[in-house]
Amino acid sequence: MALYLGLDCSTQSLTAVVIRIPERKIEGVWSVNFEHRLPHWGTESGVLRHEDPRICHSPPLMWVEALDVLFSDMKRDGFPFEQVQAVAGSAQQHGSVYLSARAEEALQRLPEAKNLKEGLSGIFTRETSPIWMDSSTSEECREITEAVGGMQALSELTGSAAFERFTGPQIRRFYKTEPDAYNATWQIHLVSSFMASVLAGRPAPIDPGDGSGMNLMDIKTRVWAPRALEATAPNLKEKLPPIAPSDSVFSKISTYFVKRYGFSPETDVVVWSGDNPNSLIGVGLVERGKVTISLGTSDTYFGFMPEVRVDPAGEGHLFGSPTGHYMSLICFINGSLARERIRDSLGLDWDGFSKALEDTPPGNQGKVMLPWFDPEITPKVLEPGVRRYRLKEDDPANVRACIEAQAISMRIHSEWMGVKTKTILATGGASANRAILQVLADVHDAEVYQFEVTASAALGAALRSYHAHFKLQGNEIPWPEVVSGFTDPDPSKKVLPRSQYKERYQELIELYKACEEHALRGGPDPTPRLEAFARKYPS
Ligand code: ADP
Ligand code: XUL
Repeated sequence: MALYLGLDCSTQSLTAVVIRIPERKIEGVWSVNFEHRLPHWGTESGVLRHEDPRICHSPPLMWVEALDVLFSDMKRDGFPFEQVQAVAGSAQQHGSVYLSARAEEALQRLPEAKNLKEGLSGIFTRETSPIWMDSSTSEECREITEAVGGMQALSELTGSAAFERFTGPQIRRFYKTEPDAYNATWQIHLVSSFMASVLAGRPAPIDPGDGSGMNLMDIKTRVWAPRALEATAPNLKEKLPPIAPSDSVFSKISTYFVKRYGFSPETDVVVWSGDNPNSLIGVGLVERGKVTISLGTSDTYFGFMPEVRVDPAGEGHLFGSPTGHYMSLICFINGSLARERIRDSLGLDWDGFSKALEDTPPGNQGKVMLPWFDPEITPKVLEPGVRRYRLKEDDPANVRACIEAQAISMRIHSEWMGVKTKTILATGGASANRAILQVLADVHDAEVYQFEVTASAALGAALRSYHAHFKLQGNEIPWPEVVSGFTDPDPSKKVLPRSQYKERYQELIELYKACEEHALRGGPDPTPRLEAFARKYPS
């Protein structure tokens, strides 16, 4: 019997999924929530909030401490660490970790440290890491875009236009605002490669999946793009780790984990990747035809792409897939945290939230919300503020307005991907909620499938560790075979679209577009059209 471990360092938690081979069984799932288990870091849902809503950071040492807490939980449960053959990981994308020259020695000397937090304190040139929710780098995005030759040129080179949360613009801002600290930086890591470095006790490479969320990597050749590096900050190449394929083993595990938890010294450490590329594997999306909606802290909508296709409007992204192909993706900041704000403002729990959703009619009688509690990525909204049309703040219809807005926005802003799908795979924490999935099914006119494990990023990492371990031994298993048995959605849990609401939603989608036009580009007030819609569909 062999075990394979997948870790996911997300915005709110660190999660482990372990699979057993050849039985193809999930051995267990463990999770450590940052806010609840590590309250001394002062985060809200894993994030350090700033008075400027555009600034969002997290403490990198919190992620490190969480690794000790997670493994201690597993040890307490009698987990057989010595049977783990390989470990791979996943992390929230785009976030960056800035290491001083002391880091290399500190990583090497981990086996002597009392714990990870103590062993790795004092190795950062920036105590907090900007994360994917940060939108404070608009100026740097403009500068990089201009230096590379425009939005189209940057998109074609790196797979995406410049985005505030992407690592390149974040690095440029650090270089401009704290040049001494930038110059004192030995290496800049992504959250994924940083956590992999901790596990290995030596610096880890970046994989092309997470590397494509930086505006720094050539999306076609998967190497650092000199034009993008020059546009970002001086001497950047020497501060970046190398790029290595997602399915490569780069080290054995650090002796720290052998001594403390009983891992075998032969445990392979596989290159980590971003949470979305890992989720692509964790839902079994290794061929074209279906799309995934991930309802985690962020909401994302993504699909497998065999070839290069960038969004001409510059709103979506093309990332590398761990299979060596591509994935298309759009991301929304106002996902789970927006749903939680509505839930809390109406004094509900999730059951009450689902009931409020079911008690309101599709189309919500023309009550529409643009749920921009935080600055939004898709569409770009840098000044946050919820917009409501025909909707009072204390109306229980806010629940449906929020969910319909999220579902419609995904539909409108994913058109560039050119995927007409009849099947949506749903994952992430909120995919456990079938009332939410019903809205997705109706709005997208597609069947929606739930999975046994909602932690698809950690499962994807576990599957990647299994694949990489076998590949290293000269036995490369085809991806459909790797995922088989783990990612087959449960047909009994399918949510079907209701054809009687198809036309109603087609009309609402047009009205929602008009609301976005009104809010963002000064288009006409859509209220009279929403009133007419309410008269046509009163219940
Ligand atoms: P991430 O991995 O991005 O940190 P998860 O995929 O673990 O996030 O999802 C966590 C979120 O799932 C929570 O913030 C919560 O809002 C949401 N969630 C959990 N259960 C439900 C439910 N029954 N209905 C709606 N949302 C839920
Ligand atoms: C994707 C994105 C988020 C983060 C956090 O581009 O910003 O999905 O990966 O999960």
